[in-house]
Amino acid sequence: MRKTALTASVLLLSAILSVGCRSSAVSEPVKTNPPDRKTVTVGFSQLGAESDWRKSNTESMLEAFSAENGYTMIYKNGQQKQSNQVTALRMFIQQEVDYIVLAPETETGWDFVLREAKDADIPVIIVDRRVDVSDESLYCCWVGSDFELEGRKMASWLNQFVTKKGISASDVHIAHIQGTLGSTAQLGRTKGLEDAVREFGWDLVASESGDFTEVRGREVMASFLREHEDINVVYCENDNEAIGAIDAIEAAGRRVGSDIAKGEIMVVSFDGINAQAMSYLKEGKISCIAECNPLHGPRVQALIETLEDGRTPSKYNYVSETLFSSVPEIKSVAVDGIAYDVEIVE
Ligand code: GZL
Repeated sequence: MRKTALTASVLLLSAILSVGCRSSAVSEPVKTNPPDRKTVTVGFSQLGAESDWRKSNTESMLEAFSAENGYTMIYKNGQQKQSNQVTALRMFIQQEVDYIVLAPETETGWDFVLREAKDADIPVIIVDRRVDVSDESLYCCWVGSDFELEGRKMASWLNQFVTKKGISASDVHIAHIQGTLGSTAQLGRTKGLEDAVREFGWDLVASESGDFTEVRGREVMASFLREHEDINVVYCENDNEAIGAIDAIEAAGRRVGSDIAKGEIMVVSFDGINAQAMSYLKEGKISCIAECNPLHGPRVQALIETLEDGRTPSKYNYVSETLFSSVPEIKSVAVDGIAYDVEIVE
């Protein structure tokens, strides 16, 4: 582990931790490049380019690990296939990179290749989704979102909404477009909804994966509408699915919006990075978006600076996030007795 100036990494880490986690803000890459340090080589295995969230995440990583910041980044796009990511990690090991950063497609199937990285004494940082491994020492640390909390905040918002509008639980008919099955984002957001369905007695009409893409979101929503007439809420696990679902709803001659009593279909979503989705939010076509912040580049950089400095970062590093909504009556939600503000977007 190379030693670098303590001041540089402390300043970097404090700068990152103090930055508000705003998906609408652009986190500037934090300059490091201590004068006495050789270039740090980072192998980054990204899972794909399925969504606007993913593209923003990749841009943030490439920007943070630039040559001017003192890094060489070897970037590999897994194109939504774990096998491609495993191949990339093995290539990084062969190239003897200083660090491996992995954004895993799904949680399982990583034990062998992470063991190979550990045997090669290459620290691995997991970013965004989690890995489910038999030995947690196979990776150094993780940074990302609390996806179950995102789902629970959304469910709390929905419960407040139907309660304020006097809509009985049995009249809440939810179509659920899930993300990539087995991904941490899907597992957490799905659990948040399914626990609320059991707790509040809502009607979960149908669930199917839209794989976090606009095309599948449109296809799944169209099939839901063909099979079910009573849907009045659509819970999309990312904005690209929501955009596709809205297309399908309007193509079927239905209206999207929060006026469920008048037959509108209310759409809620996750991410808050897609310009079209934020525009739909302002128009009221999407009623609530749970922020999922993609700008992990500076955060991963801070973790590597800590390691470069010979210090041990926290194992799990959560990003704090908000809710965006176009419904002015709901200004905060509570989960486990903790209040979370809702940012009203007009
Ligand atoms: C969440 C991330 C998810 C986003 C989707 O951190 O893994 O994957 O919510 C993206 O938009 O495709």
